[in-house]
Amino acid sequence: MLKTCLTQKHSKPSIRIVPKGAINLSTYSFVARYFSSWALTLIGGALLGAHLHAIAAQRLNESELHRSEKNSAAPRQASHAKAFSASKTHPHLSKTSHKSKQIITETGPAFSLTPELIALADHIALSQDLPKNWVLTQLLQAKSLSKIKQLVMPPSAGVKKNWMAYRERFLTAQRIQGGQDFAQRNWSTLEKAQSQFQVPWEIIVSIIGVETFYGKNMGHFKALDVLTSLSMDFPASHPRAKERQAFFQEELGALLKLMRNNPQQVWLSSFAGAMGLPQFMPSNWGKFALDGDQDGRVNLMDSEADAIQSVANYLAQFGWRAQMPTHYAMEQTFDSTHLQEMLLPDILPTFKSEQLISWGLRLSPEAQAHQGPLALVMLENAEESPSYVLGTENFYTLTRYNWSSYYAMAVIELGQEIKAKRTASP
Ligand SMILES: [Ca+2]
Repeated sequence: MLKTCLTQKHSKPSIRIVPKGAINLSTYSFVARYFSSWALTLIGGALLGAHLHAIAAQRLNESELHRSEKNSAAPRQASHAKAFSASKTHPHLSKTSHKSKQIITETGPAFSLTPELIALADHIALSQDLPKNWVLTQLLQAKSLSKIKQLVMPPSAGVKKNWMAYRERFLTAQRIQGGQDFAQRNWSTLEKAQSQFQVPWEIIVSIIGVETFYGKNMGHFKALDVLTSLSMDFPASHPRAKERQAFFQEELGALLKLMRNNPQQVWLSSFAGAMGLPQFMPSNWGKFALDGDQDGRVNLMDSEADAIQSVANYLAQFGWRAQMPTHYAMEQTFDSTHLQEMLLPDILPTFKSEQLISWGLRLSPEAQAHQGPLALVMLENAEESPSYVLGTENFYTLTRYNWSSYYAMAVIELGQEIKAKRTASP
């Protein structure tokens, strides 16, 4: 039947999305006309993919059973963007995974062999130097996750940012205690990372705490499903849809490279494709991840030492400066004549302390003595008055990990709490 179709002539290629899991013969026909040089390889890949689907489905069932025993004690996924929202969480994010426990809670129809999928496979094969047929075989195993599309949209305009609510989400007794425990069991590694990269240990611990609750919640989606879905069907209504889709296509390529080099690893991620204890995007594994425990492989899924070294390295590569504070506290009420001028560069440190003083801010002696540029960082509190701090270049570096001043401030304050707790009871 396939053979018949491949030899059939069409005056016009038929391009359409195929319903769930079906092999669309007109699509094959299109492939035959335009990609005949490797059409047979594609068919082989599709058939292999179907076989692997069956295996994956079997594994999924095992995972589902496992989940029912394990998920009750784990904290839920915290979405930084969604933390602004009054709603507590998305229902399908409420089930969580524990480190190394392979729990997959989302699935969907497989992707079909369309010209778009083939073009994506071509692009990835070329950019990542991977075999075309292998890449296509992987993509044909991916599942389309329709629900994640709404999760990658920016918060709606009606949702007011609320620093105090955001802070409360992360500055919990459990997360502080978890940080103390994490520091306790990784103390020598943390000391080494702090010495090597000049990044304070409590910042490293806090990032891992905010990102994944110290590895308890690293995401429960198959990274391949997430990144193929966002690469193929990115929501067109997103204000930066084209840019974001291109971003996820590059990340999908980086993931496939990781998969090719680590065939035994199960790659789970958040709804946005971030993976492992520090929630690195796939491309960042290649750029910044390190083998902290020196076992010969980088494993951010299971090795806390690898995660610690990698987070420290990431911040160092993004310009972390030794001994520099992240921010200075400031008076919350001040002459607002120059407020817009001061907020214009957003969180990019721009102004010398003398300039800020000349605009009417009263700075602490420490802030006055600061040599580098500063930013006036405004953190909104919904209907209440906003909070302000003076951010340094290290505050800005923290926002390179996650592009949010609210995120950076939560990391800083959680780190302070963990440090205080350790100091009180080392
Ligand atoms: Ca390692």
